[in-house]
Amino acid sequence: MSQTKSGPRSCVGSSCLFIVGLLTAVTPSFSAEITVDSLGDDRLVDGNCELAEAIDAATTNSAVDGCVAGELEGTDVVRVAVSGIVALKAKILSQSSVQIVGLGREGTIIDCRNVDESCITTTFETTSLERLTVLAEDAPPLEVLPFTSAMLTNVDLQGGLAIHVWPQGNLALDRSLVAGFDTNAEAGSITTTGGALFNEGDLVLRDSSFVGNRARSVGDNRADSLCCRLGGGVREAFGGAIYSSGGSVVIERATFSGNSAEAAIAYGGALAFSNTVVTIEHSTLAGNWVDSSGTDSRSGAEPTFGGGIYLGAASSLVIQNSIVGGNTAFRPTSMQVASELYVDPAAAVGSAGHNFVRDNRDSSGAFPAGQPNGLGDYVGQQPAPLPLDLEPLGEYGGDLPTFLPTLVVSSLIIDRGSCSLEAVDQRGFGSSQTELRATNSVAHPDDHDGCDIGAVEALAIDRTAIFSDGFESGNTAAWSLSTEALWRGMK
Ligand SMILES: [Ca+2]
Ligand SMILES: [Ca+2]
Ligand SMILES: [Ca+2]
Ligand SMILES: [Ca+2]
Repeated sequence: MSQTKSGPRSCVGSSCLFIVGLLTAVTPSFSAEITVDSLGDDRLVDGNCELAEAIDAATTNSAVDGCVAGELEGTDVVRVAVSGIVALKAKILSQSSVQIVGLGREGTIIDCRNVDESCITTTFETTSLERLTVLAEDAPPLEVLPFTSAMLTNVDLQGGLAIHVWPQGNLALDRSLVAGFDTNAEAGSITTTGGALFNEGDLVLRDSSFVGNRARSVGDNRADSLCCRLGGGVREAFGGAIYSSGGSVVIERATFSGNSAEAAIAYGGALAFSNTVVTIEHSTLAGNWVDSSGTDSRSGAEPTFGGGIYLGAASSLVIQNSIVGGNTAFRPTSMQVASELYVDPAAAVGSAGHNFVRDNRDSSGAFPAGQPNGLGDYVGQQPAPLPLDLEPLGEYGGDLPTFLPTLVVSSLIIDRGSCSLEAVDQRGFGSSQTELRATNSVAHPDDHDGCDIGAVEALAIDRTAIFSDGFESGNTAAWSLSTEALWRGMK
């Protein structure tokens, strides 16, 4: 087993201060590096260091089987050194500040599909996950308890039930993929709150993609008639990707597609908000939907609200340089209609300009039609929604699925945006001429700085190539050094 520790060992008298000063100048200090050398999950004393044992070593600050002891202060680093699948048999409780680092999203896969409760649960200050994949199925992959934080960087979350971020909890997601969650109403309940994320705390999402997540409330008719119809309740689903109630949500350079909310009353195919402070910048929401077509519409009203975004009462949204286009509603009475955003009369929208809203049905107060309108937004309306010139969702660099603007001269996306302070787009791509994202197309008139609307800049080049070499070897030194220079302006 290769195990190393860093941090002060011993010192005498006044030399202590000097040594501590030297060591704190180099990161990390006051923390152990605990090397996981087994893909097993037996949790037996057999000489190896499994992931769960390493977490225990970080928590107890003592050696656990083959794992070196964690340190009392600081954040212990649990580094997975063997590639492959860790099939967990029981959940992991993160009970101290810990950073779990894998060998890459394809190299380290934590399989939670045999764990029937929230697989990784934060019960202490900060839990970081980096460069790995978490698979889940019938339970959430993660739970963020009050007064704790989870930070996910270069992580794939594949499948499972919605992650709950409790009040006073924090979740930050960077350069990560959230895909294939499928949350149906739990037994005895008729309301589903979020397909992939149910936020009651503070959520920050950057440079990430949410694809194919579902919030459903679908049950058998006999149970419905017992629990719901006689009692006057109706099945509801909120937020195919994310539902937030209370707290705050910040979304920067993110892509949402193929997410859906499905129920008798369905709110927000990608995003649904109640009583939440929301900021969305440089993001693209396309091809999400709400669906109530499998149910009857007893009131005669259309029971779908926002194929892309549902902004409910007491919420506020500031949105800038973002695309909300090609989102739809499937309704029992009128079949399929365009449905980009639904803005509740008791919600507040502040457009910061340079947004593209293909069709302003249910949001015309916040997004008056115009090319651009008086707020600087490009907004279409029936019977002539704007052309949505995007290539299909795909891999256009940056390792995550995104939408690339189509290079047609008539595009109302290319060079119509504004991103003055941004260094790169969601993929990490920027101009070959400057250290900024904004990249000019000669064929397209510029509204402002030549930036495209949405998460992806069509003509930008890969500025993250410098990061890739060190990642596969597990050496992030080059990445750390280049971070400040190349990613400045992003955070
Ligand atoms: Ca062991
Ligand atoms: Ca510790
Ligand atoms: Ca131009
Ligand atoms: Ca441009």
